[in-house]
Amino acid sequence: MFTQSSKWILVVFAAVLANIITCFAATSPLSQAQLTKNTAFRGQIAGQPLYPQEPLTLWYTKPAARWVEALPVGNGRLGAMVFGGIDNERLQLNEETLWAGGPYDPANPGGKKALPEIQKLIFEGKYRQASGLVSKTMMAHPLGQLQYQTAGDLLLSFGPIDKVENYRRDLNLDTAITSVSYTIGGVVYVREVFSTPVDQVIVMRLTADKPGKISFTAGFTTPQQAQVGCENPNTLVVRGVNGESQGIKGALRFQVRVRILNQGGNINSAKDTISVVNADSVTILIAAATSYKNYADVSGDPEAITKKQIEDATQKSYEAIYNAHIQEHQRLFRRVQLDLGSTDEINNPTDQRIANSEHTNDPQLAALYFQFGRYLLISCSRAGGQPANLQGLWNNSMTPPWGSKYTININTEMNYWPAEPTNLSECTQPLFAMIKDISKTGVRTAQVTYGAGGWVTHHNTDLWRATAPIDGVLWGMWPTGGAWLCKHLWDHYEYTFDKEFLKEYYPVMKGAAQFFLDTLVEEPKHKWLVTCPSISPENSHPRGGSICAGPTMDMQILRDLFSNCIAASEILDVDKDFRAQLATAKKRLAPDQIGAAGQLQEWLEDWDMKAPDIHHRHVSHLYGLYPSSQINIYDTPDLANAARKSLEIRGDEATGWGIGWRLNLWARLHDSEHAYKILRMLLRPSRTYPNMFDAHPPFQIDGNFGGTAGIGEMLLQSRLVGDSWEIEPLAALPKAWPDGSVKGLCAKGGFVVDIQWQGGKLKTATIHSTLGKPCQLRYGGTVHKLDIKKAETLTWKP
Ligand code: FUC
Repeated sequence: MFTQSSKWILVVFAAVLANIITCFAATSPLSQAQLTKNTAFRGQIAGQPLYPQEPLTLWYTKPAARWVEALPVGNGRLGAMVFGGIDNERLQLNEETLWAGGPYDPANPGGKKALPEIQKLIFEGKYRQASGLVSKTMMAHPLGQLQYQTAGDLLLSFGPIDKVENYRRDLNLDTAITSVSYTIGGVVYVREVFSTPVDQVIVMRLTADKPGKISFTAGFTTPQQAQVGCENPNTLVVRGVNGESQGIKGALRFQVRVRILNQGGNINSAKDTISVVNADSVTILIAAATSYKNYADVSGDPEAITKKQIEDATQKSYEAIYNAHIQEHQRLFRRVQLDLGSTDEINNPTDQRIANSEHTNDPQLAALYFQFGRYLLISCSRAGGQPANLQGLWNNSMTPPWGSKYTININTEMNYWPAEPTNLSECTQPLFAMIKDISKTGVRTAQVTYGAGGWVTHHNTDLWRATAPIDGVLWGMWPTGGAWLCKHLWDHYEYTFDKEFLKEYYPVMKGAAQFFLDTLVEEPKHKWLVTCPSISPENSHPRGGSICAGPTMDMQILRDLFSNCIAASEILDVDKDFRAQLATAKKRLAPDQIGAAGQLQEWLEDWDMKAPDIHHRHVSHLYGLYPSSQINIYDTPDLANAARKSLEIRGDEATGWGIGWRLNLWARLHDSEHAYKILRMLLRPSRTYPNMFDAHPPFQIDGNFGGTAGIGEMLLQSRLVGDSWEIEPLAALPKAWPDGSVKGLCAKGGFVVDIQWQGGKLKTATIHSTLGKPCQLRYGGTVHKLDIKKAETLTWKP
């Protein structure tokens, strides 16, 4: 109907009009009915693609049929999975403190007395007997921990719809907004959903390009014990209590509050539904809260909290909420830009690209996966809230896999691997707050179960910060979880040199170390100091069960913990005697050993090749290579070779996070092509769902974060060498990414690094020093000393 140029005139006209409307609307609170104009509509000319194909967008041509096709939004605390349906829209909702149960103390007092006997049995090789005694005397009561749960679903029913055209659903990682748009009978409908960290509500905006076209009925379903009702014609309220689990009674009250603001048309409420008829546009605000204040205090008032959040948001205009949300998201998200090259695959919907990924070259899919990981971390881990659990923030079940808890023998740590290197340092705050919590609850477990000072936690924790060994000996009898978490505290310091932070958290690190000073025992053969009882997570050895003394991973973790405590106490000039004790103990820890197959031994004994599952998904003994840098190709080449051998024996195939870990390990070995092969294994459909969530399977978010960290590790590595911070650009650049650039990655020592490469070779490395620490750059086998003062930027060319 229109010529090409008249179409563009229309586009420009529409844009100008939208601007005028926006200016008007910016001053109008959502509460005022005069806001009848369609302010959010982004305009479409029939026959034109709705949006340009943006590299930072996940997009689809169909509504989500399964939960792992729905798109996640989150503000760190409040999450939604948006399905983008046509007859019905579904928003599956989560609030990060809605877990089962209440405060409890699971520590088993039997351990203290039984410990000498358990240790004797282990050193005599009577592993099964030792396991039996551990089961009786040390394991938690209850034996399991409590699970994270869904809040329920907000459902909008639009009635049966016959014919829909131009359907598109997307998630824009740059704005953190998910949109759905389609045309019915010549009317273009758009829905946008986001969860804003600024106003603490989820916002949904429904618009149409013709007036009076929006009608639906809103309701709520939840598997929780809750009542759904209406408070006035426009507010749906869900009041509930959480449930009992593992014999621990539910102690939380929660509330979800949904306010529906129509512009034009009518709104009516029935008992537990609200109907909107013939509106021009509608804004829905969703608030949710529980009575959780901290692991010991559940006296919060979810009604007061959600009421205030809804009232405050209602006083603002949609544009004010929308713009503040985008600005806050982009403050973090836009710090890093990644270009790995491009192919025509970008023109396909995201689910198709994932399906194609095994047979196509799609560097933009890897870049999208990298940025999606950063998006997820920003969306599920914000200061003041809970850390990312096994599913981050997003869980549609009352009984999710592994309770969607915090598994700290790899998974929680992996969630935070990308935080510092991909310039999201702030996102670590919830993790650190949780470590502080368990450094308190873990004092009791240390005392009661081990008769020891300091604090301890095992392979899992939950909202209630339980620290005792759970599930069974094979999984739970591992005392080094807290010590591993403490590595993140020190890493944060090495990236930021924040001395106040170190002062605040040094007592936590000290308490973790104290526990091991009190509990390490001498093994009879070499007189090394070892943990006992312990396991090498979650692998069985060939001598009956998993229980053992001094698994390699424990020794590596303790070497880091003791070294970092010593360094921290020196920086803070405290605890001279304690420091000396740590130095002495550190020298006596069992060393890394190379076994007969040339592999890095997983246990004190050379059992690896006889273990029941030599392809086990855990690669615990390779902690020393990554995330630690105790083992590296420059300083400890023999151990690095042995680690490579262990990796080869283990094989490449694993669960999502298992692959994520292998990716980082191969990158640390500087084996670009092997790292790339593993990355492709992660991106294939058996490990990446259509919505890009990692498949353990089922969904577990750790693989996403491991993948993001791994791509970062391929492009930039950093560590302390002597007293200089070494930056190594393109440490594992594969042939598949010959030309590209990355901006804004962080290196230890307080550096922000931009890298450009061409023909597989470094073109420039631009290094900004935030702190003026000594710096050297390693490239092409040579180390170059760089003189960059504080706040200076230097561009280095080979
Ligand atoms: C550990 C892993 C499993 C799973 C679970 C949450 O037990 O061995 O694969 O990731 O945590």
